[in-house]
Amino acid sequence: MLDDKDRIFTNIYGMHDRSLKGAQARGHWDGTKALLDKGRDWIIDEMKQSGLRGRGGAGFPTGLKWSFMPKESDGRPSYLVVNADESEPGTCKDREIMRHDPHTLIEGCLIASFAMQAHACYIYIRGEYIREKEALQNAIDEAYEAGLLGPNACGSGWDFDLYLHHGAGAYICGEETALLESLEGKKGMPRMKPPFPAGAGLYGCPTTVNNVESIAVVPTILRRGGAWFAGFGRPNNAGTKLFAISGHVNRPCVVEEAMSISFEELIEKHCGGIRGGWDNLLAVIPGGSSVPCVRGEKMRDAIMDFDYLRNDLGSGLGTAAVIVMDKQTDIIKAIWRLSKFYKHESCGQCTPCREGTGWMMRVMDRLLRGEAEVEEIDMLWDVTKQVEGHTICALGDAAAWPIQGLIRNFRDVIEDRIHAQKAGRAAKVAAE
Ligand code: L3W
Ligand code: SF4
Repeated sequence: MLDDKDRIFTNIYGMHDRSLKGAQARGHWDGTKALLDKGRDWIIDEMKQSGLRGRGGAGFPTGLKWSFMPKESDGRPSYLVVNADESEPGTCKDREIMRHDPHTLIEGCLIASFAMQAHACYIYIRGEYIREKEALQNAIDEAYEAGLLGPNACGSGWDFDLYLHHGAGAYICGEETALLESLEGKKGMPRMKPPFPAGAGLYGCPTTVNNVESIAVVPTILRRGGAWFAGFGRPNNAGTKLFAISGHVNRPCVVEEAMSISFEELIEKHCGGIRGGWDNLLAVIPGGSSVPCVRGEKMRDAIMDFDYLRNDLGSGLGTAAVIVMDKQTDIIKAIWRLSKFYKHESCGQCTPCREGTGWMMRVMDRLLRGEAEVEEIDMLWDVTKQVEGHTICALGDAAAWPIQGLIRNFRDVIEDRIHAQKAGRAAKVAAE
């Protein structure tokens, strides 16, 4: 279990003073100028050494992403944009940072922006996050007043402005290019990639989009050293990580742990075990609603990191939103609900996603009621394959994968329901 002294988020449960004074007492904003004085190359090298992979779902190496930004300006400004549009079902970790530990994020914005030569950073916060927005704005105001932001930020000679932009409640605006469109005042519709934001992002300028947690861990990584962070977890899966555990555990929570902790240890130590015991575990979605579910018996010894969950279990760490379902769960209904969500959130721009999410949901509707034919299971699988990899953004994949997980792991449950429904109908006819 991660030692308290190794926790980056020292106020994740809001037990302490979240104001600037409180944050400083816990070590934040300590020696920030000295870190900036070490220079951009040093910062980016430390980040590369830390092994940090993006915490928003894709796990792209953060230091590498920063190094895509131009070193010399071609006349266009560079920007950092923080993706605080946390909307992935099951995911509620960034919320805790913003409402209880906002200065970790603000200090990270300054350092990361400096490293990428950005004089301005925008935090795009989810529309539903009203209190979080207030907490973050208060903290930004405090930092300005203390001279930590603004002209000559922290006495570093670097002028830096930080803006908070409130979204309007669309899941798709969490996709990085839709977020940029929305920030520019347009409809939040994803752009084709490439070009990636580092080449042409906000207002066509070089931009890096990073998740809240990815930026909030930066100051501590630099203070303690990239090698310190890389010492947690396994190679290629380094660091500490916020896990948001919900569903049928005895005590759902958000907790910072070492990457690559086993699922059993995570649940036993922090959640008081599975409701009804381990024999009652049906399935787990280990990384937010976009990744496939895994059967309970395969999860107990699972290693909670990017590589194990993808390579060994065919799922993913995603945002590390761990959704636990016990045997009282109607698993078809749970996945049907996700299908409904993705159909609703599709921006409708590309045909496989716009039409495919509707098709998938309608077949899921029939499976839920057991009114389908068994052959429709394979047909639904084919539809998911027509959608996966054929869309502009990852929402298409995100809609397809949970259904693939259901079919791969719970075909027996789907077939049983169809047979039971047919038997019920036959019995009814016989009785009439
Ligand atoms: C320059 C290249 N940059 C990649 C950058 C790219 C992006 C990052 C990752 O989707 C996933 C999605 C959800 N040159 C580059 C490059 N980049 N190649 O690296 O890119 P990518 O395309 O792998 O993923 P993505 O489009 O960022 C994110 C999954 O996360 N997810 C859910 C996320 C939900 C939230 C939320 O609630 N806000 O984050 C969970 O699994 O399905 O697959 O920056 O530009 N050659
Ligand atoms: Fe829009 Fe879906 Fe296409 Fe993404 S995949 S651009 S959400 S229609």
